[in-house]
Amino acid sequence: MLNDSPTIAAISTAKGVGGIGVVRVSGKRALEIAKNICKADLSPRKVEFTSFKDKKNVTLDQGIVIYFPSPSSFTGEDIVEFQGHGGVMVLNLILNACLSFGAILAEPGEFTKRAFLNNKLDLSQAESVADLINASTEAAAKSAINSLRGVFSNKINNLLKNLTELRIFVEACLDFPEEDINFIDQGKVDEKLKNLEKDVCEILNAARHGQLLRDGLKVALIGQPNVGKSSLLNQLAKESKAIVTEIPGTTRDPIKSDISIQGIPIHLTDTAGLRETEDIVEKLGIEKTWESIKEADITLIIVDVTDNNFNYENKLKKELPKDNEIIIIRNKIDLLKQQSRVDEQNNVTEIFISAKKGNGIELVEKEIFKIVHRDEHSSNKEDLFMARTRHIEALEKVKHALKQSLFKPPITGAGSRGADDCSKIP
Ligand SMILES: Nc1nc2c(ncn2[C@@H]2O[C@H](COP(=O)(O)OP(=O)(O)OP(=O)(O)O)[C@@H](O)[C@H]2O)c(=O)[nH]1
Ligand SMILES: [Mg+2]
Repeated sequence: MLNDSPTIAAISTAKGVGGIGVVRVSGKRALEIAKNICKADLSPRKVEFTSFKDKKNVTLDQGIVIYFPSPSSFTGEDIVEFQGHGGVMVLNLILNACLSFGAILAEPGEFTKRAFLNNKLDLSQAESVADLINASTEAAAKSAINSLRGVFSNKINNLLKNLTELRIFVEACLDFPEEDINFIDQGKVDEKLKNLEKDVCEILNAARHGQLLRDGLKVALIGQPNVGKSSLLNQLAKESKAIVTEIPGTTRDPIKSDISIQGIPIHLTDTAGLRETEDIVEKLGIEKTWESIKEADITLIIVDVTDNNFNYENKLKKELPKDNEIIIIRNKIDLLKQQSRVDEQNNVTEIFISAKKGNGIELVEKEIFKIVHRDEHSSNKEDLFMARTRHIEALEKVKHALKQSLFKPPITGAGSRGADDCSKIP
């Protein structure tokens, strides 16, 4: 327990007005502060309706107060929550009263930090508090709550337990060579290593998916002027985000819109049309288009289906970053009286749509979703959890180390499957 830490206080509800607002106090002086403000005796975890008063005994608000004694509280310390009316001023007055009675203002995230330092949460659970608050889709929120419940931590702890067991086997063989317990020769170590490899791959796949749920994918809409980029953005965003006119070069600044496709956050960027131009403003817009392309995971190249400029398309494809997923969108099919459809041409997906009429938009969404899920092998969606880049990097290192442990020099004649490709693990 953090005995020397000062008692902290903060408004815990979001900025702005609401029906109710919460001021939270955590630390050794929390109960004393609450008694000063409420002028009442408080019982653990019992809701009290009371007036909140300042040092001059002026009533600031009426509401409920709850006392959570240490260690059974979020931070592990004594906590008091004042639930008053959700106005900016009234909550600030309650907060100021807490400060005047001895609390100090909490730093952002300090309640969760104390929960971590008091062993109420481990690091991945503490991080998932922020992920849960910031989750922009239902799936992201579900996986953040899974992390908070300890799903990720339990998987890692299990892995650690199995690795420790394996180490005991190996050390036993090394320390007692005279005993008849050569697990290495009996293939037991190999078997355990392979099981571990499988577990790491499963966790890695789920972690990658969790990262995707949190960060989402960046999709850039590019192409020549007037092909219908802004029209497609508006259709995908289901609102009129970008100006659409028949004048080529309408869009200059990149226009961003965040959407969700089946729970995955997708960050769309509509860009200035790519062409040779002397217009200084348009030139700057085109520079920004290239910046958006560099940042993108998926690039939608939009072309006018009535203007089959394949040389342009092929040249543009070559100029895009190698790791960019490309989808060709053939727009304005209404002018040729065609139906929306998807074509696979030499490993490139082409989607025929009419952004103006709204035909084929669901095909674009499906194709983006397909790319998102192409590398995903996590079987149980209920087991998903939030992960960060450092988790994934650490798991990659474990995978590499396991691969090295499984490696047998060719001299023994026994080849070994590497752990490089998690997707091959059944
Ligand atoms: N017939 C038809 N017209 C379309 C379609 N999509 C867009 N348009 C029209 O094409 C013109 C240009 O559309 P925009 O969406 O502004 O094109 P853009 O690619 O964003 O153009 P810039 O911002 O200038 O680069 C507008 O007049 C649209 O109404 C379509 O599917 N069919
Ligand atoms: Mg535009």
